[in-house]
Amino acid sequence: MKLNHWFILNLFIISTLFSQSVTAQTMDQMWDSNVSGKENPNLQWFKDAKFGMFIHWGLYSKIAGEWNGKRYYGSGEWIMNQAKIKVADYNKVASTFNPTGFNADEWAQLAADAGIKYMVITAKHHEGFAMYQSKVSNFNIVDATPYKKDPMKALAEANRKRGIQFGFYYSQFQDWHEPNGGRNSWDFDEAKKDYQTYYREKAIPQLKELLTNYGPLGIVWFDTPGGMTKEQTQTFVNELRVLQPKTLFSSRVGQGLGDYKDFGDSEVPSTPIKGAWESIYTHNDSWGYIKHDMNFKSSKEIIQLLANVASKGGNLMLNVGPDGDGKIPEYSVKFLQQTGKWLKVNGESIYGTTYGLIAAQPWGVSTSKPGKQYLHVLTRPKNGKLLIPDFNVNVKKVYELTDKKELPFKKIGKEVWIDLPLFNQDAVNTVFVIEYAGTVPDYSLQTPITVSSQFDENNVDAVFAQTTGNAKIQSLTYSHYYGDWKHTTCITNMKDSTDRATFTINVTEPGDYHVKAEYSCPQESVKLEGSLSINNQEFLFRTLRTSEFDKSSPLLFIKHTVATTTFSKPGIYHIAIHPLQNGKELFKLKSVILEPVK
Ligand code: FHN
Repeated sequence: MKLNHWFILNLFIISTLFSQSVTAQTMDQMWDSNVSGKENPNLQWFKDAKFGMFIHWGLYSKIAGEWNGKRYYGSGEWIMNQAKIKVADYNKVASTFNPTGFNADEWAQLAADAGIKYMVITAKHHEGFAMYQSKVSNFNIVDATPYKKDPMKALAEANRKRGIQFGFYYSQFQDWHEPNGGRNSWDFDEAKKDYQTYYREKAIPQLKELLTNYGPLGIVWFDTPGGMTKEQTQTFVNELRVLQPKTLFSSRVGQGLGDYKDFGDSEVPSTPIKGAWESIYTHNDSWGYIKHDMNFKSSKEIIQLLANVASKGGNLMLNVGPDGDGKIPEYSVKFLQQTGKWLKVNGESIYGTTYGLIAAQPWGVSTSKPGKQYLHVLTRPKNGKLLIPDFNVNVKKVYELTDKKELPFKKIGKEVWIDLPLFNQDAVNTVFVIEYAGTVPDYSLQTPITVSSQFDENNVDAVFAQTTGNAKIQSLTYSHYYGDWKHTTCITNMKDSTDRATFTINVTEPGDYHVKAEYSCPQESVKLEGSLSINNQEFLFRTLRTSEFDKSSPLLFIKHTVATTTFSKPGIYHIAIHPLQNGKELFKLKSVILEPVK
């Protein structure tokens, strides 16, 4: 695949700003999300909120992914850039933008029904169009469209009425409409741009309007910073902060000066992170509305994603893309309402929690409150016996969250075994609570990972590996098409026979298992030989191709069965993987999967 300019630019922005590389470590060593070094005293509401709604709405919503008869896929809000639409032509879209279907109360009520605690909407995206009344530029919804009203006034009000924090997204550097704004090279000469003039004449005065005219804002969500030094960014932040000292600024204000950390688009960190942070996902593939993008996440996927993000200690801000008429897509409405129904009875296990103290298990994940662990059981063990490893404290009681019925449990050494009631195998997330006295320490990434025949699959993720030699644990960023960012933590750089990844597992039930390596393997690594050993038994394999292309291609993963083995007794086992030959990377290893043989 030939990479174009946009792709390279974004890969650069995303990888330099947002991607992280992790090595095996304890939680105490993990990265803290406090980006500016001094915690903003107003962060508590944000840490407790856990679930936000992101809204991308602009002229691109009217264009809906199709320009001059050609359909575009991926980020619809990038269509001006993708199709290289001239400013003069883009201006004409404004004269047809008339979102009469917009109803602020409907949107805010949807957010309330979905259990959303804060809403952030695009006041101005990279296209440069202000979706509110601006005196700074008449390229705004009141002056340039037949709609002639300011939807943001009503939306701010409708949210506040329902106790939802309201905030604005503002693209502070990229502005494709302005000669001095960032990143429009098809209308303007990049070399002649004066970013400081753009900041002085448009971005700063518009941000001041937003911080002055819409009541107290929960968040200003900056995006894709550029064109300013650290000192200039600090001055910019100071100038805005005085208007609303309590408003939180997202980390994408740049230069480490935000109040909390935003991960890359569609990225959940692979380990718990302390402090305030956010994962940002969109409901389908695009942020802005595209009429042919129907890849909506089901309510099950949203609920499980929310639990996963909360189990690492963060918030999920999920984006919806209303259309040019002002309507939120019907599947977004439906699936968010279903999510809200789950949250209504299970919200205690999400809101106000911090990261779970139990490492991810084949049954699911956990979240915490003082003296309580919430067990989010996404897959019920077939025999109903739920193992909580490494939980050496005084367990007072265990119950199902919704009906509070107490459940029998046994403490065996450091382990707790809970007898689960029968519940629907298709339930999306059934929450059980352990109440305990004492202190549970943060788990270490060296904790053995549970493997049991009670589950169809047992995943042992790359982040839990011990590496030697050149092998590294890395978060890799890639995209299948415009803006559809993916992040996968993999073991990379296993090039020599001494480069090794070792996983420690705790097999709770003996038996026969298939052992699969889940990896991505580009053309240059095809047919290399590798070794997988379980304790002293060695299995050899040859890599399978997952992609036709070169290094810069998006990653595709395959689950390759490389061994069948018998664990004859329960206990701790070590699985080690390394290349047999020297010189080329064996593959990018995402996980080892143990599947009971049926
Ligand atoms: O370029 C934007 C993109 O259009 C979208 O707004 C996302 C949302 O996080 N932010 C940028 C890319 O990271």
